[in-house]
Amino acid sequence: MINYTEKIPNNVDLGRDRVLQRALEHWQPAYLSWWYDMGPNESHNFEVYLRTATSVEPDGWAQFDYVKMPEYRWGIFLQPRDEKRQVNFGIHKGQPAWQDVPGEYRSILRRIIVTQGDTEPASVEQQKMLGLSCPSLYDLRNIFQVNVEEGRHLWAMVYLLHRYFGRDGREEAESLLARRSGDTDNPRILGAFNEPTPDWLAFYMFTFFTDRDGKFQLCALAESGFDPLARTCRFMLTEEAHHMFVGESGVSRIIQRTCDVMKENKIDAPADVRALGVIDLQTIQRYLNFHYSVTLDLYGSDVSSNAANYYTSGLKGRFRETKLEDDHTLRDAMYPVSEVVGNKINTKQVPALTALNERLRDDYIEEIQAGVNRWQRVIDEAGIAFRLTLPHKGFHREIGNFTGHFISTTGEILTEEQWKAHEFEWLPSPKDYSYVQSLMSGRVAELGKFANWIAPPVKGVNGQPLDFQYVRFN
Ligand code: BYC
Repeated sequence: MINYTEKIPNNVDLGRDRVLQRALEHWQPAYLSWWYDMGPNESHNFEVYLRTATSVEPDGWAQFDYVKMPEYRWGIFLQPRDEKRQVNFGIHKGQPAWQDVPGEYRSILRRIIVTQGDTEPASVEQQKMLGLSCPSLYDLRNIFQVNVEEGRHLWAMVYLLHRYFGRDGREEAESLLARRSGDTDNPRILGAFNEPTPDWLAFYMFTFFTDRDGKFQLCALAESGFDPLARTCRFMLTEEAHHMFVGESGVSRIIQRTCDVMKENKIDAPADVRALGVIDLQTIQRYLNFHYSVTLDLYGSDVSSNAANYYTSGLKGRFRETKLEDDHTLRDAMYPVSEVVGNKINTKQVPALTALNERLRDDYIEEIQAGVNRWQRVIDEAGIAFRLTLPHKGFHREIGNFTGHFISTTGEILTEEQWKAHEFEWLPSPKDYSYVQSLMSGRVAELGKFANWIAPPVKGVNGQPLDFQYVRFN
């Protein structure tokens, strides 16, 4: 069970390690100061119907109650230790899983943890203003739930830094509160986390596409031979599932509403759809293209010696590593990656060890495609002839083999000029953004009401009705 009587809730017996406890209690006010500054705007007095973990078991989410977000019980929760767990891949395969950081991997492990940790506060910063334009109390509550849990994910990585990396770890933990999403001087580490999330369509796309990168990266880290990292990632994954639900259902409800309006009014042209205050499917496709391509970059280069090192040293595995049936060392295996040669995209086989980023990206794409198929069903059921598609893997990429090439959504290699001529057919234009923002000028806060551009959800949170007071504004 989680101990909530301590200043920092935890299930790691923090009280036994006074030095660590004091170090984290020192970091705690800095974290809160960051939250007051960079957390959801004007929300500090709101009472939000939030879930708080009561244990790390899958059903340990029993507790729902009104909480002021700055008083949320952020803490340190690791899945229980399995005494028999081993390193399951790489050159140390078969050794007992490490309970301490192996000296030779200290700096790369710290780097992985810092990169993971950096994304969590970044996403809160990106979503800071959205509460002011929420489409309903239900949605407002959901974004706040996502935000406090991203805050807790930061705690998870900061615990590892403090507990296992001494002074360097404490310095990294400070830096995690100092970088800012989109800042020119001190930006967040990874590209997608410096992009703005200007409106709710972008928020739902982000939680569908980018939080799912979170899932796949956490799954890979949950395989780590460094047991404390694996155990904390396992628990983080239970929180991540809700974020992806918010994204998938959010986009689905927007599509639903658009299709309903199109059907009712027998209209088809984007301008007619917009005239009725809903988001045309073409704009939804452009947002999809943007968030998908920017998120594909988060997997790193197609061929990466970093990724090979992470794997060989047993620090970061593949998706569902222990369920895969092979030698778990990948000594002789090969894997296909794409490359641009002249004006063609070729596939070539490379050592699988070096292609682990690409492999994780491919696993991700498969799951994303299934989600997009579910959105498509909403359109099909409305009898509307429109296809949502994933753009080509090489479209709008800035990391890996496609960097510097101008590839269309269907995979043709173009010149920069040709590509630019189509840019705003494929990606949201300033006009698209300003149209979407024009729909979201204020907060919809009446009980049970939803903005015109989104359908209500199928059901409320924790069995509550849709007209429940999910947020009290005080
Ligand atoms: N932007 O071999 P390469 C989440 C850098 S999301 C900027 O290509 P590697 C969440 C790279 O750092 C999950 N830079 O890549 C979601 C390296 O730099 P150095 C986050 C990039 O290292 C929503 C250089 O390029 N977790 O949790 O194999 C809400 C060459 O490296 C980018 C993780 O990512 C980029 N997109 O793989 C909240 C897991 N990509 O060494 C939360 C931890 C690469 O030249 N991170 N670079 O200075 C990793 O495993 C790896 O760092 C990466 C990159 C997969 C990100």
